[in-house]
Amino acid sequence: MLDKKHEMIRKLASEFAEKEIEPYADEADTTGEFHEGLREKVIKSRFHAITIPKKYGGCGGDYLASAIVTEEFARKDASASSMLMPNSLSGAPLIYFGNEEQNQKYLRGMAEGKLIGAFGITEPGSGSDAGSITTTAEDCGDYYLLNGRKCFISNGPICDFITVFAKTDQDAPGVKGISAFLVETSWEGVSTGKLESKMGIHASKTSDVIFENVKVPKENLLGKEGQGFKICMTVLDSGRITVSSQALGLAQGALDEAIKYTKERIQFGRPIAKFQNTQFEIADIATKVECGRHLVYEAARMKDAGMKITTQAAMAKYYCGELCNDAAYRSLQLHGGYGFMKEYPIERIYRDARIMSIYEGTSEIQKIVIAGNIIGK
Ligand code: COS
Repeated sequence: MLDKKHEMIRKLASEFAEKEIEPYADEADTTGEFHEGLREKVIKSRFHAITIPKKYGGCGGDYLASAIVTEEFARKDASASSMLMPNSLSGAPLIYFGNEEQNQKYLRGMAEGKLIGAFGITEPGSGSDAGSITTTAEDCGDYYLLNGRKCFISNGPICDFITVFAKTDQDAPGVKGISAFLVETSWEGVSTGKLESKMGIHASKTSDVIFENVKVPKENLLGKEGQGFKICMTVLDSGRITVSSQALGLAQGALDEAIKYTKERIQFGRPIAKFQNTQFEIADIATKVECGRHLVYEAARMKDAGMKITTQAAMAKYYCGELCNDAAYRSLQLHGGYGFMKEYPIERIYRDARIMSIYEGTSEIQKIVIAGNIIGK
């Protein structure tokens, strides 16, 4: 299914995850902090900059490689895969729409590990209905005046810059008057809300980011004025490959734990893996994980071939988002009472899986996108 190059990337990512991520996954879940030095090691390994072009200090790699690495990280700890965001939501807006100056500054900054980026579309009153944002950017001649509040921002508390979507034209119909801006968090008027206390992916930090009369220089407009919604949707298309890879990794992790536990656990005089119910459960989860993998890799390959991936990425995101929840539930069930205890990784996997069918577009939104593209609107 993979060529030699991608098999090698999987091997490297898997070895890294086993050595640097897995031993500290519970600690990261409990403290909400990655093990000391992990971010630096990820940067040194270059896994964070796979899809950033070489011209800007990245690896110039493909989405398939990025998907594989994300999967291997998430297989051991879903939070840790949030460090790979330059390959998706924080890098993609620049890769597709950034100009030379913007890319030299922000993309290069991320590739070199000096900058952390984030993506700001969601607001307290605008989630699935992404076009209903109320953040505004008023053209004041030399600069735009930005006002509004973005919520549930991954990397919000630690980012150096954020791609912010705001209304530049209040009178434009539908989603037409939205534009995208690169906003540095050190600028006057930018602040961060409280650190969100979440059900899972604890070490991936989330908060609101608030903008109060922030002067955004004209050169920090990304793409063209009014192009914001298209930028957002294009970025989310590729972001959904990353989230489906995360979900796939979690599902594989749940399967790994089920196999391990059921071989060790003795009941009625034999390992519970010897019972047909266990075998059927494991066969079923493994088959579905393989289906998910085909969907994710196919979406990544299409992206690498320059094809439109809206439907394929939505299918991968929908399928894998649901799959990891199902796999985690069934693996935990096979663990019995021990699965409910924190000493077994499945307890964390079960919690971490829950966000996968919600963020970067709920399963229901993916179905709307899929149906819209198949049937037509
Ligand atoms: N790529 C490029 N352009 C796209 C696109 C895509 N995948 N999807 C839509 N567009 C364009 C359309 O072509 C249309 O442009 P024109 O008017 O020029 O034709 C415009 O965007 C509006 O499209 P549409 O009418 O389909 O938008 P809707 O308001 O109906 O919204 C959904 C569509 C629901 C799919 C969108 O709001 C969405 O994806 N919501 C979920 C948001 C989300 O994932 N939030 C979580 C973010 S976590 S970072």
